[in-house]
Amino acid sequence: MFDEKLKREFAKRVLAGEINDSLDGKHVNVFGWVHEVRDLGKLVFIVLRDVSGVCQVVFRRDELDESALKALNSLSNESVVFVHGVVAKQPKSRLGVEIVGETLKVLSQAAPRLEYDPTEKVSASLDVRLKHRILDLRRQKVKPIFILGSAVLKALRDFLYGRGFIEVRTPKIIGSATEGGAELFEVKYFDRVAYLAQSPQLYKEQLTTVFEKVFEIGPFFRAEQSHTRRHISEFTSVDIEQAFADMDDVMKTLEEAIAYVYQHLVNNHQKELSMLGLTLKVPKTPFKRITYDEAVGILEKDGISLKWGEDFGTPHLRALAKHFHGFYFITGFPTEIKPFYIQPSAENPSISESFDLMYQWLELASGGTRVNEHSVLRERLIQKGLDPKQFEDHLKVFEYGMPVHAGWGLGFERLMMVLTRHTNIREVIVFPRDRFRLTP
Ligand code: AMO
Repeated sequence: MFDEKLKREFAKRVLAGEINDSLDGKHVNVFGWVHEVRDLGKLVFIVLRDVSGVCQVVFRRDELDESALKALNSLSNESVVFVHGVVAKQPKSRLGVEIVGETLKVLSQAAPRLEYDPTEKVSASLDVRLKHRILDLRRQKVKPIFILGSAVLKALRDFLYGRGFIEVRTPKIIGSATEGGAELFEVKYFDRVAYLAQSPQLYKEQLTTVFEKVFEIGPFFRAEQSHTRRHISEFTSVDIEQAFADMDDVMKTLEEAIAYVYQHLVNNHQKELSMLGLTLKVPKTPFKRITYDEAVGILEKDGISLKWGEDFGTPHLRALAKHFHGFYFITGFPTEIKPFYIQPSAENPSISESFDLMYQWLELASGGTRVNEHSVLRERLIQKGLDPKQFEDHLKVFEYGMPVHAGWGLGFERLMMVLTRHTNIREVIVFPRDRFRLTP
């Protein structure tokens, strides 16, 4: 019950992470979850956790009234409590300060025994952690990942708004594939079959004819058959598309956006970075650019062969990463291996105006200059074995005045893997979805 009295107390709340020795001698109200209890008989120590962090509360049994004593005696981990007390310097405590509790109210009693302990005491496999994800997210080594994730999205939005982009939302239930058929999820759509969108590709291109510079940050879906550490069925894509621009223009936007994100975290999120033991260095722009041909040459020298025209597999990318540290672009992929909407180069149509942004061996983004002529796009669809009839609505737009345009799609979770140095994408998603995981 959140009655008027409690609301008044809550209005005077101090966050756990803000309890420090400057408040020595002051009365405070804290609200949060019982992270840990240490009962020493006369003294009971509670680590109380809220959104901001943790603080220590000490109760002296002989100074408590009946109701506080009763609450204290039945206190279980993760119960939600309200504590009123006085801040006191405590050189013996890890935080250097504690609250001497005077009032304790249990607002929600947690079950006496939990399936999973969110303190850092017991290590558990990722599978077990994901099964009990809501408790796992409460861990001091996990929660900051998502506070940083929120900051990254804010920084990306701020950056793109600052560059004159307009945020759009495109349908997630669609009638035909955009990125190839194999990875499509089918959904029953009344009496028809529909699909979950794999990317906003076609819509974002169309929208450049109205808004010129658009971006979308949204969930997209791929029925990934392979179970890897970097693929999931539902991911967040950060997409931009820009009229009167080519791949060079949007590559510049991409590297500057990445540097902006790093700078934003360095300036504003040292607390979360240090909780995760991370030190970030803002990457220098421009990022290195190598062509597909150069990459193939480097691999050849290393004794790893790749037939021209084939896409890089994991072993190739791992070998390349030995030569390139941090962020770099690979440009000029064979037209064959890129989607139909990517523009073949004017000088050599077997090479496309495309790029991937890499971090070591991990692909973070891909993009390019797009085909902007109706007849070429039709031809490219046929070359790719796709039926232009399925793309009628999209093709029509190319007869309504379509300027040269370019864009990219950046995997948000992949960027979070790089920023937080996690090697499994599931670590940076609150509730990941993969072939074997549909709950929680
Ligand atoms: P692409 O298919 O390369 O390009 O996807 C863009 C980026 O999205 C991320 N990504 C994924 N992340 C996690 N799990 C997945 N299953 C997954 N699939 C993709 C990757 C990838 O680099 N329309 C183009 C982009 C464009 O040209 O604008 C596209 O979708 O980080």
